[in-house]
Amino acid sequence: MTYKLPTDSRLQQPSFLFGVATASFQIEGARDSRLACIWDTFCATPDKIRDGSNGFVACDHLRLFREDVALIASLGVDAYRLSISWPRVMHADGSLNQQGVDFYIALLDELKAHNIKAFVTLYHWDLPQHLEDKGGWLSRETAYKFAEYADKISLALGDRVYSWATLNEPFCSGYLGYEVGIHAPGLKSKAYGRQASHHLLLAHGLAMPILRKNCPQALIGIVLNFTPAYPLTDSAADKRAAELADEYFNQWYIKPLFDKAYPDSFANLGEATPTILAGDFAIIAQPLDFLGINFYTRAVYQADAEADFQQVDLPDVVRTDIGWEIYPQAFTDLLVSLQQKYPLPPIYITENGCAAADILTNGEVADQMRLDYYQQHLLAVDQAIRQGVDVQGYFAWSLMDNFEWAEGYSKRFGIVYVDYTTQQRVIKQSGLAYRDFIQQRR
Ligand code: IFM
Repeated sequence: MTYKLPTDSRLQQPSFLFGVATASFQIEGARDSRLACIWDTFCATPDKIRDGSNGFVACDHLRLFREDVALIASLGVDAYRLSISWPRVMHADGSLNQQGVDFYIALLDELKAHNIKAFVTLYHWDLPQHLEDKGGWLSRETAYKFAEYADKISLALGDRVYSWATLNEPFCSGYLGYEVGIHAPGLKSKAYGRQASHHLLLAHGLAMPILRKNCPQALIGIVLNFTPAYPLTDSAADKRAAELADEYFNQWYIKPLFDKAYPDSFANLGEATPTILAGDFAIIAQPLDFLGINFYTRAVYQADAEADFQQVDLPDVVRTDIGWEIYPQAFTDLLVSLQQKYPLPPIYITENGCAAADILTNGEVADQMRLDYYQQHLLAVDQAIRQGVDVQGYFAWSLMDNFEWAEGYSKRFGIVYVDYTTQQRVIKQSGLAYRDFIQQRR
């Protein structure tokens, strides 16, 4: 069993890069000198995490990283996308924590020894708690602290890193964390969400030239997630609702990068209007070597008398174990529409994947739904490339099952199964198919 793509597909060419992705808090564990982060605090707050779990051990990657790199290498991938834990590598006084830095040096050297390119994200949501205590992303100062962190860690890791991404999914940090409170730090205000999002983008813009200066050989960019918005019906009202939702959840994070402005609905924010200083958009709109795009699903909207839009849960659609509709056409549509709207740099699909209720039986995980999901979504990327989108790589989310944020360990996204009691890893059928697909390309 392997994935099947047309022989003339760009995804079949050896220059197209395939990888697997993870993030620090989700896999590493915290049994070292790392400081507390906002997710430790959130996990310790009752009723925030579905299964009451935390990231203290996670996949114990801190201890098992050499075995994990061997596992990654056994999949035959070209690249591994990981993130750095800010509170592991920086002391509260702003100096580097050498023990934490040494962990990443060892990990990156191990990857290099296996000829695997390192795609490193600087911020995948684990803000040091001491910075949250001073206002977190509501404070403009945090953006400057991020730039200092980017400076120090990029100098320390140097040319071990093939590609740097400043942020992963600022939508999730800003909106889920500060506006609706289902992610850390759990704050709930529209004004907070918009302000935090602005400071996150500012942090990105401040860090970009620093990374470029410190690592001139690396590809430097940002990773954004998109949930394309579709109208429930063809009515003008539903179409407008979908457009407004798209502005609010998707375009909000990409438009400032290229157009130095938020979407038009910014004008309707009223009391939730964030403070933006003169020159901020010039800082944010830095040239990008690449844009990372994360895609999982779409959302459907209808008009609403009281709000700009109302999300609708369609009955009778196929959903993954986390409840997200499987709708691969939205992936092609998204890539093509972004290409039409913005002067995009080369694109890497930095995340795409499927949660399933996997069961390990006789040493195997038969994850047919995930196999189908990857097959359909790889074809969707192929379609977008045929329509002119410059996609250069694809990362499966995730290398292995891990801490799925507010869902704890209850949702499995890995192409490798993790037994959390023994920390045994077993490559699922979707992972074996990924390995075989990559191998036959060569
Ligand atoms: O697990 C997350 C990841 O950390 C960010 N993107 C979405 C994934 C699935 O929810």
